[in-house]
Amino acid sequence: MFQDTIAAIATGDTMSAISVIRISGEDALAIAGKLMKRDFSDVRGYTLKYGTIYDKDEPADEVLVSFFRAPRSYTGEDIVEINCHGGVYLTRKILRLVYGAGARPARPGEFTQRAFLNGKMDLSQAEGINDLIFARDEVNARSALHSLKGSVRDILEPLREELVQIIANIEVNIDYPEYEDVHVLTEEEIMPAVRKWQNDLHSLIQQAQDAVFIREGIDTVILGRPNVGKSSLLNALLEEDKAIVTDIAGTTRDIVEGTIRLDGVTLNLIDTAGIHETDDIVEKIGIERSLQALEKAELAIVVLDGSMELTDSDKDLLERTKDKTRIVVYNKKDLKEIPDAVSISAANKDVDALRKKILEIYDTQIIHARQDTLNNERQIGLALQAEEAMQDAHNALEEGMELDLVTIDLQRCYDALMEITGEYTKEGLLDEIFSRFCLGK
Ligand SMILES: Nc1nc2c(ncn2[C@@H]2O[C@H](COP(=O)(O)OP(=O)(O)OP(=O)(O)O)[C@@H](O)[C@H]2O)c(=O)[nH]1
Ligand SMILES: [Mg+2]
Repeated sequence: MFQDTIAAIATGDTMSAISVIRISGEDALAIAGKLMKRDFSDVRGYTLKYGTIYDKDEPADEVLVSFFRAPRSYTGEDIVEINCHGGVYLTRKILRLVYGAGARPARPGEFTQRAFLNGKMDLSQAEGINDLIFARDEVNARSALHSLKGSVRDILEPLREELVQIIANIEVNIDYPEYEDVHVLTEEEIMPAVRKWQNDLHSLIQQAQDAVFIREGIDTVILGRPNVGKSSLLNALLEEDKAIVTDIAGTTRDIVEGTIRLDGVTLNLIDTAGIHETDDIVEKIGIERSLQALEKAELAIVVLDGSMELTDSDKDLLERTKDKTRIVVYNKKDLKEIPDAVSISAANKDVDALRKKILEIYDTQIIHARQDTLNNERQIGLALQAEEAMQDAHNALEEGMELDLVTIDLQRCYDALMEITGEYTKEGLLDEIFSRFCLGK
């Protein structure tokens, strides 16, 4: 399908024991043959050969080469993978020899793009591969692996199937009114289905948004007046002494960041300068940054000193954060425990009550993040388009429009759903429709 043969280092451009150079395309076997002074044109797929790579007549490296034959390869084309020794200099040199023998540099993602265009995988699966490579934790890796295996298509399949049935029925009735074997659907029959689809799409989008939110990590700011124990709390959650802790009010003047994972939730934590009235110019700037961090954060942890009466600064902060998703924690529980509150002792690393509260707040989202759903903003955006089209279909039905107009909205919905996996073609829908009705015409 593609004319040119592409090549790239598959293992990353760093020092390692072994590097893999991947070559894909019509000339892959010929290029390997040329560099190794052998004829691989009849080599079988899934075989491994040992040999020498030559730079003109000089041996450059001893290598193991894997062969995959079209169409049974990652890209669907002939693929050769040269396993050479992993020095950066050597790997780059062999890559240059590969280019010299007729391959061109692959663009980022081009192997996977070919796999997609050659029908080896759908778009959501291709995205899954990238997500798997970049996964930072178990939840991310698991969902990426599932989408790689086609979970997105599986999720969408029932809805598409029902949708295509109804579109097909309407189209056939419009195009072949004389064909009597096909039941003529009425508005009354379609409306309940439309309502159900709207519900399905709505929960799918909700679930996917929750999952994306949890997987990307929750931006969390730790706020409080000076000396309540914010930095101690950051350190306790991170289980390391990242931020400086002293009994001097105003110790933290800039923001300190860290990331924690709690049972599949990632929190991007920010410790801030204690908020209070001050004339110190450095502290003032720090406080300004604390307030900016509050603006941007999704979750605010407001730290109070449980061993003391609330001060005006505390009250002011509680007021400022009242519309945010927030957790108010009472620290210094070793000095005084506050009943019926999230009571912790940061200095003693006794912060389980807070961990529990975080998991409680994000309970539903965490469950959603563990389920198979749509995986990124592109997919969610298309699902939103599908939902909008379905709403239009709903409105059209309510206004008593003709079914051939309603079907335009249903088709838009179907198109958007197909685009999620990149499978959409207008012909595809028509083939689908007509393959269901043996009209003999
Ligand atoms: N008794 C007790 N002392 C604590 C606890 N947590 C923190 N402290 C003490 O409170 C003081 C201030 O702690 P920090 O963590 O530096 O407080 P902070 O809120 O970051 O203060 P600033 O950076 O100045 O805004 C230190 O002396 C800590 O040892 C606790 O749970 N119990
Ligand atoms: Mg501090």
